[in-house]
Amino acid sequence: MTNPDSFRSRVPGDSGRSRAAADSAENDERERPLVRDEDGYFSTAPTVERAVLVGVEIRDHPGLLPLSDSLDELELLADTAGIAVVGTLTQKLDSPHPATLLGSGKVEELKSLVIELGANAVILDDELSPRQQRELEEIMGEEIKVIDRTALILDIFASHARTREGAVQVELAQYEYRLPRLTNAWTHLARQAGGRAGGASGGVGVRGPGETQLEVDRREIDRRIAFLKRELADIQKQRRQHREQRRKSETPVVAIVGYTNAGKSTLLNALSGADVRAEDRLFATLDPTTRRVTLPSGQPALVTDTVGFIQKLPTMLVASFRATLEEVTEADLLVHVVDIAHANMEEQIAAVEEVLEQIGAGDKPVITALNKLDSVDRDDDTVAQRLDDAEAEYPNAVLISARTGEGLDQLTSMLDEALRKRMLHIDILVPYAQSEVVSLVHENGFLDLEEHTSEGTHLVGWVPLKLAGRIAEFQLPGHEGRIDQ
Ligand SMILES: Nc1nc2c(ncn2[C@@H]2O[C@H](COP(=O)(O)OP(=O)(O)OP(=O)(O)O)[C@@H](O)[C@H]2O)c(=O)[nH]1
Ligand SMILES: [Mg+2]
Repeated sequence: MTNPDSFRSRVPGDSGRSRAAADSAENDERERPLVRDEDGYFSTAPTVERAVLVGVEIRDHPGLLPLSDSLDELELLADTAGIAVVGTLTQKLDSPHPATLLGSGKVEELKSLVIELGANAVILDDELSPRQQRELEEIMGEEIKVIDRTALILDIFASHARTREGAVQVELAQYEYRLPRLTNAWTHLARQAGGRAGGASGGVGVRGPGETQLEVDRREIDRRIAFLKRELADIQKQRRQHREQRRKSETPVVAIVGYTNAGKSTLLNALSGADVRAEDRLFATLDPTTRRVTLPSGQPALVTDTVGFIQKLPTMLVASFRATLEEVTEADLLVHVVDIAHANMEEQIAAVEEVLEQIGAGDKPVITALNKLDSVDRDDDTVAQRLDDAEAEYPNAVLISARTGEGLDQLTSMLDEALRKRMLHIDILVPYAQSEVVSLVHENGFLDLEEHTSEGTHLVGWVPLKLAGRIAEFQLPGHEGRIDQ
């Protein structure tokens, strides 16, 4: 019997190449590599994939982005995954073809193009149903990989996961994505697993009586999924405990959200001196990072950098990352970072708002950080107009450059002000015998005055509203405990 723990995501159709490329450079930095492989899988030289991109526009259901922009984005995704794009094909349809997405004539055209360009993969800009995936694979033939946007994003996520939680989440999502897409053609799966486990070649020894190879494959994947789910539940229990502790401390939490590549990590680094990897590529960040930042008033805040969003982000992927995204849903305040230099700025904002709705964070207070101010020409009238419009249209907008630091003072003042709404002004006298109350204020609030009198410690400042009950008895007469609005 194959040990499920030794069974890995070497599923046919897996574009493990990009992961392998990333792994050699970045392996050292991971808490735990995604794929535990002893038999040299990663050491094989990466084969360059040459892909044709395919986009479909459904007449009555246009996407958020115009087709050509969506394909440009897909090309960036392919590039991030290390795939060379050698051609593009598009089709406008009244409705998607249930069997092949594209119309049959277009599928033939695609096949000819793939042969003509010497491509070995096609990447669909939309998610394929299991049936469409199967049919297209059959038509394209064994040598041509059929990948869709979701599979590509999963592949990128897999290579960018730095923590065990990130890695397990991605691997689980990959299996759940692939399970309904397994075909009879993918039969070497269990042979490999069986070979490793028992030293036997072929399916002999791993198959049950009367079982097809496909059933064996499914069973293996089911087992791996169950194993990963258990592992993830353990990791997430720890994360929840962490979060509980944080909540007890009452330090406000700010989550940085935004479209991928908007500058979220750069902003966290600028605010906190963190060294989160910031790169000009999509989905550089997968795992959340939290840093303590002291705002201008002295108020502390925990600021979290999160995974970027993208248009056409499948619900299944959002669901897979729900635990990580709890960092967003549990935050007191969001900073939505927007790349103002991007031509699709508005659509990107809309895509982010859509995902925020999906994860139940649609009604959180938001500050919109219009980023990359240094990279636009403000003297250009059109640009100036665009910036004015954006500042007027989006909630609590502020123009910043996370790179040069411009506007960050204003942003942090806005954070201060927004978080102040959750704070209670205090003017208290705490007897020395109750020094734990002073510690509580120090830990969670911030002070304008602290003096030691004959009767105790006199403190003037701010504490989170939730501590109102703890300090009420110490408020000095005449102080109402006002909430600053
Ligand atoms: N010119 C300019 N570039 C910026 C600014 N902020 C970020 N960038 C660049 O934009 C690219 C993406 O920045 P990141 O901070 O990695 O973006 P992110 O939002 O964390 O991206 P993901 O983690 O991939 O979703 C990098 O090349 C940054 O150097 C800015 O204010 N001005
Ligand atoms: Mg990032």
